[in-house]
Amino acid sequence: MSNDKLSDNERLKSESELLRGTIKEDLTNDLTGGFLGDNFQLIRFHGMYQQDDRDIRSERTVQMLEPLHTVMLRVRLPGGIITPMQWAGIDEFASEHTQYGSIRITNRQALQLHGVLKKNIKPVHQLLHRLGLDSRATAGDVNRNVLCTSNPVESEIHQQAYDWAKKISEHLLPKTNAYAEVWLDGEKVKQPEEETILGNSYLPRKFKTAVVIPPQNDVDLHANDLNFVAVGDKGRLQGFNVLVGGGLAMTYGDKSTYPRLASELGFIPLESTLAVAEAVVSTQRDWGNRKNRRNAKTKYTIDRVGVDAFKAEVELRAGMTFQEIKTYRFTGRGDRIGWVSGNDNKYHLTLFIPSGRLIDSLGKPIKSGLAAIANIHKGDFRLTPNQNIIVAGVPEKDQQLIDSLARQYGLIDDSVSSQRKQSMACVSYPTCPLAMAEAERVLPGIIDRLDAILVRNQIPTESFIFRVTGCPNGCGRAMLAEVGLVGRALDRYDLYVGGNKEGTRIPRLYKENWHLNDIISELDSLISSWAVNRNDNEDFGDFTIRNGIIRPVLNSTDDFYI
Ligand code: SRM
Ligand code: SF4
Repeated sequence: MSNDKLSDNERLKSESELLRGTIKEDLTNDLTGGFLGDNFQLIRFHGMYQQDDRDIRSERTVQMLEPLHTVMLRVRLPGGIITPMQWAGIDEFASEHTQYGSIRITNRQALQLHGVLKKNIKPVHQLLHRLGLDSRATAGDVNRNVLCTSNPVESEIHQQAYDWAKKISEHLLPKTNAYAEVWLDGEKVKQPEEETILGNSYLPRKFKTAVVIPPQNDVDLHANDLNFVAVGDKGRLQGFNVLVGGGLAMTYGDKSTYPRLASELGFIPLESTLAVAEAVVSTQRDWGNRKNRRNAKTKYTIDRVGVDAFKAEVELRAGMTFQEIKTYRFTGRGDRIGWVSGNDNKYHLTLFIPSGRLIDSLGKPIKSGLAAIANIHKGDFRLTPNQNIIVAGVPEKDQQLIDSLARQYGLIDDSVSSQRKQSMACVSYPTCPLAMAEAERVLPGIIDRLDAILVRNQIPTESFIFRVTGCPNGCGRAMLAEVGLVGRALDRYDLYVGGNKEGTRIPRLYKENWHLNDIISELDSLISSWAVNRNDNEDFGDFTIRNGIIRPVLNSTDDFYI
């Protein structure tokens, strides 16, 4: 590869002095609220994105003002676990120092704070540090926040799987001292100044890892570059099936980009976990495309070299041989909203949080409610990959109090429909600079209409996995939904159908660039047909395939666009 053909991101990473750039200098530049030149990208490796409120962008342009630059900061929480004390600290910061006063749970079990002004960035990193948290590697070309199935019921296996998620996250973190130097006033974290795993130019593109405990596929493993599927025996974790090369993004008009399911490499015993994680990452580091960022993710590397060659290289680097895949099966992805009792005599309450947005509104001060629960809760909180939150590890004696607090603040609402619980949207407007259509803000209204259709067809408690994503980057994971909308323009979306409930089939394009109203009418007729003609317990996605409404995507590398 000749140097001049590498993408500009490669230059800026290699010239960044291990992610330092001139971020420190920019912090003291009062002439702009933003970050300049390479720093605009480099702050991502520290877990932040520069943004502005798109609702007021044109108004500020008319007033000849620079956009109101702020950052969105993403907190790293492997497996989504956070203590009540940490929650309380973040809640207080969000109330006082963010533009929207909200906390956003992401579908990768992290927290986002939107609208942090430059003057508050250092204080928030210092606060996180005091709380034992950080935002390292939650963005940029590195291994991101590691997911873990959030089911707390089978507590022993969950605890072991979570421990691995945490270990993998720590193992693959950048080793540079830049984060501590820039944000924590040089407080030394004793680490060598060489990126032994990620490389001094970091990875070709973002990299995502998940630990999943079947039969739940709440993490949506096929969205991830690297997956560890837990294999247990008598309630103890034995090892993992390893799958690589999942990913959902595409670019309109570029058929070299497509969503892809992860491929199976084989089974590994627990002791090989970190070596395999490192070998997969380093293979992608060395083999990934550094010229074209659109084709830089692991899924394209694997399609270029073939699964067998990728697997052989991982075996060589990890010094092991994959065993045959152990049988596993997924049955669903949704969260069980409400109370469940665990096998550790503790109780767990999963709260449905619409699009993960914790914000106080009239009659529903849910952000304050969570803060009130954090005040008395002795267990922990677990963020789910469906953007919900679990109040986990509640002793029987506290159950009543937590339940009544949750009800008092509108965190428990028994009228929420099954369809609403199975639906998800990405953030999109007003903060996402890449948004082409609304997602989070239109979702509640769309569900109202879908609920009405389900009621009219006398199947009010039925539902399908429905997801809206504001652009083809696919953050809302519409490419693993039974019905997915992908934003094109104001009120216009591509409609995809034919995914399945387990999240193992990619849906296919059904209608292109349609107005939302037309999409709802079309769904109305499809749902009416499903209500009458489905087989016993037949899911909507499966119904559309069996009835020839859409052809299944069998191998997206070859047949997604056909
Ligand atoms: Fe994402 C970029 C939000 C999960 C694929 N994503 C963005 C940015 C940061 C926009 C940007 O680059 O400036 C969005 C910030 C919006 C905002 O204002 O908050 C954004 N992505 C999100 C979140 C918050 C969506 C949500 O509603 O929960 C999720 C944060 C997860 C986290 O905690 O890290 C989020 N993003 C995903 C997922 C789903 C997943 O990983 O399970 C995907 C698809 C899976 C995949 O990676 O293939 C996803 N986001 C992208 C992409 C396309 C990547 C690619 O392969 O081309 C971008 C754009 C990019 O990287 O260039 C992107
Ligand atoms: Fe933004 Fe697009 Fe991701 Fe939605 S899918 S958050 S619009 S980048």
